[in-house]
Amino acid sequence: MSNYKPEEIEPKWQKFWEENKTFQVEADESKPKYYVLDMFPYPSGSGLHVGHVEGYTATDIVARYKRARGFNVLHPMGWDAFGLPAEQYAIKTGTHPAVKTAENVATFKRQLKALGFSYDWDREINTTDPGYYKWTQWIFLQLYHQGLAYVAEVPVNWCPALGTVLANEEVIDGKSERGGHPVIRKPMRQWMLAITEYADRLLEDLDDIDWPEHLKDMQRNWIGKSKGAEVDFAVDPESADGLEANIRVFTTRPDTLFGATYMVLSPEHPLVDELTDEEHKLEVEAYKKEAAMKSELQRTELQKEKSGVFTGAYAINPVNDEKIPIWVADYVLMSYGTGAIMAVPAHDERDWEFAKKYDIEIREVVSGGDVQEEAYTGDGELVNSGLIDGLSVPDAKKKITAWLEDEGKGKGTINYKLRDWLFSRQRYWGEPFPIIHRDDGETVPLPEEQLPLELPEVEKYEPSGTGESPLATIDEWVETVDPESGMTARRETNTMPQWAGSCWYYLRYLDPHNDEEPWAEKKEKYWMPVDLYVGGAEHAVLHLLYARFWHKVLYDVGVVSTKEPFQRVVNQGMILGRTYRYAVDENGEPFSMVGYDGEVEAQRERVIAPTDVRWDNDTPMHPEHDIELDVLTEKMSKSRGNVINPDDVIKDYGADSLRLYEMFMGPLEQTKPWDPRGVNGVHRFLSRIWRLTVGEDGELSDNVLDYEPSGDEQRELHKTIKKVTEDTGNLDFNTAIAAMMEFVNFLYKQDDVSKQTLEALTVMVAPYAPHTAEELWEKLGNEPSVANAAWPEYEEELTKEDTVEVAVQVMGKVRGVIEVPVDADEETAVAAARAEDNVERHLEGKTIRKVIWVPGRILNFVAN
Ligand code: ANZ
Repeated sequence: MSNYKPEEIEPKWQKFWEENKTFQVEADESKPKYYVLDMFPYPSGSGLHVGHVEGYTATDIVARYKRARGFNVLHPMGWDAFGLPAEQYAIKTGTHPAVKTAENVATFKRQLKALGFSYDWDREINTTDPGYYKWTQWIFLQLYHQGLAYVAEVPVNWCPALGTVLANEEVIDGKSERGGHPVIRKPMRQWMLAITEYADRLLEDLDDIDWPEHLKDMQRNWIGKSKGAEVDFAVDPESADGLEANIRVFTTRPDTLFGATYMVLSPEHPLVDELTDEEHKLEVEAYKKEAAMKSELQRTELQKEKSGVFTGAYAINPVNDEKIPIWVADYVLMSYGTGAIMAVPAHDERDWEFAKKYDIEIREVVSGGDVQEEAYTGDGELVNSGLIDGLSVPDAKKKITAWLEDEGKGKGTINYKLRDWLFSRQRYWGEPFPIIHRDDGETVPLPEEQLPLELPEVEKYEPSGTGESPLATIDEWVETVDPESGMTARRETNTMPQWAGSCWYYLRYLDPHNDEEPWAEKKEKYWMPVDLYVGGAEHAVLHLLYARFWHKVLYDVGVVSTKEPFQRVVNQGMILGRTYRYAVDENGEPFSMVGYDGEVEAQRERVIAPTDVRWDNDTPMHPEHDIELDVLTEKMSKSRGNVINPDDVIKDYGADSLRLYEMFMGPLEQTKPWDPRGVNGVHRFLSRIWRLTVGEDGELSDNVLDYEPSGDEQRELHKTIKKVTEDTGNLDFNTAIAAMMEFVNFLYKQDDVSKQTLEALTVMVAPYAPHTAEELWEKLGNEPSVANAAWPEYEEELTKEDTVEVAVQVMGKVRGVIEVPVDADEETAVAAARAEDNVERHLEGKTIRKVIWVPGRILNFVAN
């Protein structure tokens, strides 16, 4: 029986760490620093989930490991607490969002503490504290003064149900990401941040940071830099009621100009109405209406069937003066390039599909494919193309662009997919803008001394139906006076989006209590950049791009010293749930879905909570009926009953087992399913370490003796230290744990164990299972805390085996295996081999002609 009692030792050590401020840290020039950061949570009402625990355990292991290796480690935690859910809760219940937020924060904090994470809690921050958002507002002013924050009338994603505009990233398939409400496009006055001015730097500097390649690619695609040309097509006045106008297109393939057989305007293009003749007016109007209902994503999906309408007008191709029809189609977006394209069906897939559908000419201008069968997008030789005939695609691009420039009909240009960042929300629960609108029409920033501009109390949290924020209804707050001019003014009533606070929180951790400045220069110089940042891949393009942008602006302002905030980023893999299901027939009788190949309607499906599954060896069974359950691996969700609550696991097994299990499940970056029985295995491992060290009486075990390890014990120890050191450093936590498990198995087979061996093992276990390690460390007679103990060293020499197993062959056939010292010579090996009965039998009556000895590998007798 083990007396390993996590429920006793875990609270004991959590209290110890808290009282002794074990993990408090200050900048210290005499030590190398290591800054390891978690993506701080949004404190939702449902508490911590196992996905949080995965990333947070990984960084905690690194933090503890680096401390043991002599680094001064910064490992902070805080709350990303502005945002929609608390506000929607407030709308429903009338509770101030701050109240609900504080409640949720308390839950999260209790849960994080129960997991034993080594945060410096004195650095805790909350983005909704005025003392924090004072500096968010301050940074906004820096952006404003740099000319990077501006107001514009822009078509926004307007969500009538939420009563707010949403960022593109918050709209999925034409619906709001939160709630799934329909979203339409509507022009409104908005604050914008000019992230596009940083597009090139955001792209180039990706080369200097250690991020997963797939993540960098997502940012590259998001920024979407395209080199090409803008070309002017004149409208044929005869076809358009005498209209004199130019249509400018953006193309990445100016080499295909001779293959343009029609043009397309986006339905929102300003020329559409002027161009369209009487005959096509009704049709075009209807088409425009329809397009306005679709999201950009829906419109540009490659698979979607192309549609469009003819305007009745023609344009003149500047390279050959040919007249080509002008169409309106929704696969061309107003927000990209110029909102108009020249269409080259032979060499563009979308145009090809469109041309096939509407029976428009497909003219080959690059050889290499059969363009009547499908669009050819590859390289090749230019044909049917006048002055660029015979050239390669790149040469043709260069020559035709130069020609366009000479003729004044176009120019080389670069386009980005990245748009300026829509930075305002019509909401209550966000940072107020430090901006006032004076009665003379001027918009002016508040002086820095007036920060923070605090959120006022409000009675109703709903946005006003006009789309204005609830702040607009509080006259006492809105009506103000410009401190500079004395003129009356109105405050900006929009608030900042949730991304604002998370754009710079890693900087506030450096100096969280500073009232004078956002952070002290010296501290920033010491701690930055973040050495390791772990979080979910869902933040690849939003948070991680926005934060990089702000950081670069702060770099230009001169208040940070590094170009990039996060030197290394690692995405933890998603933890999937296991759903255990069976079905019921029309009479409500349960039956097994295993091996059942009929259809089961969704309403006949039933699920069993993972904790209620009855295990018949390895077969999951219904708790009452004799029915085998079908197992599905899928995303955890409440409706599937497969959510694992960290609190429950801690209650049953302890936090150390939960931590260890999540790290043992598989490689950190991989997606992996939660096996409800897996925690048992690691819990057993911890009990085994415990029993190695602690006797039945709770004191140090009698088998633990004070001697220098030698022989096998020494070698296994050094091998284990080597493996655990390397694997922990490489974030290969699962294999490091496996190595410790093997070592514990080895130690179980020994009569005695050296105290030194157990001490080294305990220090290695500490990052993974810190509470257990603290207790063992104390039992071994050491002063707490094990967090202050140095990481064990290994000697390469001592990790080597002193003997090896070598196969012995007689005439090429294996006849036995011998164990010899690693550096054994031929004579020793032959002697050992001939002592083997089976080898000797096969040599009997033969003459040995030759011995082949590859030291440490092969011994072969050539005999006849
Ligand atoms: C003619 C052409 C011929 C094109 C060809 C492609 C291939 P990326 O690489 O994404 O920048 N385009 C330009 N503006 C557009 C808009 N507002 N909405 C939809 N499509 C637009 O793509 C640039 C290409 O996408 C441009 O080059 C244009 O089609 C189209 F063989 O021009 B191309």
